[in-house]
Amino acid sequence: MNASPTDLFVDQGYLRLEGFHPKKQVAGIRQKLLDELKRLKALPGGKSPLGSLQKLPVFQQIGKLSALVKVPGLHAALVTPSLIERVAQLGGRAPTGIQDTQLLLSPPHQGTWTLEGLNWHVDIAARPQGPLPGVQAFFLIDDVAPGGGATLALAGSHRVDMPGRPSASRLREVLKATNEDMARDLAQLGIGIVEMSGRAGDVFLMDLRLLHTPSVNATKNVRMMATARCFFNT
Ligand SMILES: O=C(O)CCC(=O)C(=O)O
Repeated sequence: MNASPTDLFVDQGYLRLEGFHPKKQVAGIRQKLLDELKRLKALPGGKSPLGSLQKLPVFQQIGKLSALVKVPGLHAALVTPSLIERVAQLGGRAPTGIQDTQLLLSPPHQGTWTLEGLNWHVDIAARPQGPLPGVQAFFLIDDVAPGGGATLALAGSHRVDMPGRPSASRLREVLKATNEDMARDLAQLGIGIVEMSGRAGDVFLMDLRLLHTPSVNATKNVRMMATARCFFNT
């Protein structure tokens, strides 16, 4: 028997929903973002805030660029009743809190794509044995190619220290390795690297306990994603 999407989510800690949002709907948001980026480039005085981004460390560029741009109606367009219903299905109950949607924009040409020196983290502290504390949704507003700065997550990392799963300390050790060693060692631990690349309209739902990180955008396109966190009473 095939595992259900909920079973896969419980085991791996994430779910990929291809084409969840209609292309037309996300195309409207994408266009507003492009207009905003154009406006920023053309600010009077010739002092575009975009120019100063390159002086910042790679991952600070994401926060800075995302804060410069506003898209009214972003949250309502992405965190729809059907999205909340999917989240409720995964949690077995309705979420009790939903944060406002944040843009995740990365400038193009940030350098060579790598697994080294990333900022692996979780957004909340919660026990692997405990109930699901919440779900983070990641939205693709534009197509994002592999190497295009999509969020990376470690499938299975929400279950560390449980029977048959790797220890948290071993996992942390592996994340300090070089590119080739890291990919091999993670595979040996049964931990998969999920690159949230794909097509505009795709959505990834992630257990809030999963380790995740921004990645380097090595492509010529701005990375256009957004995220929202939903919480359950635990
Ligand atoms: O920029 C990104 O893709 C990383 C996002 C992230 O770490 C977060 O939203 O918690």
